[in-house]
Amino acid sequence: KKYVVAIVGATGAVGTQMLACLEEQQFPVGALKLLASPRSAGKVVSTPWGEVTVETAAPEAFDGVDIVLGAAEDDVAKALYPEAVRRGAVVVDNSHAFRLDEDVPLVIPEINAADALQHKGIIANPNCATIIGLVPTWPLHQLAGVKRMIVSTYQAASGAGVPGMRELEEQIGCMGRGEEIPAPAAFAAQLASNLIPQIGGEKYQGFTSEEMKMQNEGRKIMHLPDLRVNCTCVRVPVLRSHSESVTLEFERDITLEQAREALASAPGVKLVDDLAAESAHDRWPMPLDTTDQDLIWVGRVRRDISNPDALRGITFWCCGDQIRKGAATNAVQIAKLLCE
Ligand code: 11C
Repeated sequence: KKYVVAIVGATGAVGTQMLACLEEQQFPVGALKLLASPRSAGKVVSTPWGEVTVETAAPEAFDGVDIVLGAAEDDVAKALYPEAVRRGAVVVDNSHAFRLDEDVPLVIPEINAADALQHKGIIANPNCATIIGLVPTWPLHQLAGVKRMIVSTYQAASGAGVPGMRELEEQIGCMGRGEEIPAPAAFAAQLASNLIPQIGGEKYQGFTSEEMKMQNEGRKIMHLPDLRVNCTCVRVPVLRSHSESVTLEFERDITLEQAREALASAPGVKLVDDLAAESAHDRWPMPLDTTDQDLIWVGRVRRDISNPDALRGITFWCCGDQIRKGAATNAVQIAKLLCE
């Protein structure tokens, strides 16, 4: 069977990547619709399924569509996707709009693929930082039962879409040429040669919305309602791979060797952890090396020496492409689960 697929937000960073992922993952596309704001409507995009003219995202555009891949903002998602469902489509939505709704599965296929099949028309794709942190956390949880996570994120400019990436590139160019850097627009401050320790607005006791996603989405995806998470999210001058430092505390003892073995064989994970390796690229994951590929690379796997019960704490570093596994790749993987 082949499916009529629509991408909403088709001209943005995630929408464009979704189109590429459909071909890479050999999704059975019968026909493709590209939907976007009226500003992009009329643009012709060359795709593996022929030239497609971008249409305005409106309820009637979903007539005859089987699967919608949503890469639009929350307000567009809330206004349009219930309309798409009413017309018979299943929506895989990358926005934040429905992630915590009881009726909406929130899915990372390596972790909770079965949840996707419980959908009532909408399936949510988690936040990029959640996906990148949880893919390697899951195999360790299965070994020893995770009860607490301490996470610091180092999030790339691509989290703010094409405007964020352009702003960083422009600032780096200005710095190289010794020119004055224009006032920032995508970010609250200059990102080049800087770090911005706030992503999202304040949500809970001084923690930002982005920081609370790690806890609230993590609890739902891993079915761990009591999981305790303490997260700090920082924007860094990297183009499109997010990195994270993760410390996990477990219910049961776990050895370093067990942790390494589990990570080395976990789906979606690549272990790069050898401080003695000749090449820096084989010593630890770096965001430049994880750009434009689909795996979460994990390294610096150690015991948490601050934990009084050191057998129950593991620390690692991981990097993953924010636009791919953090968004588009995961969404297309979910859509494939529906076909299978
Ligand atoms: C960032 N994680 O890096 C954000 C972007 O909830 O899907 C995606 C926000 C979300 O800025």
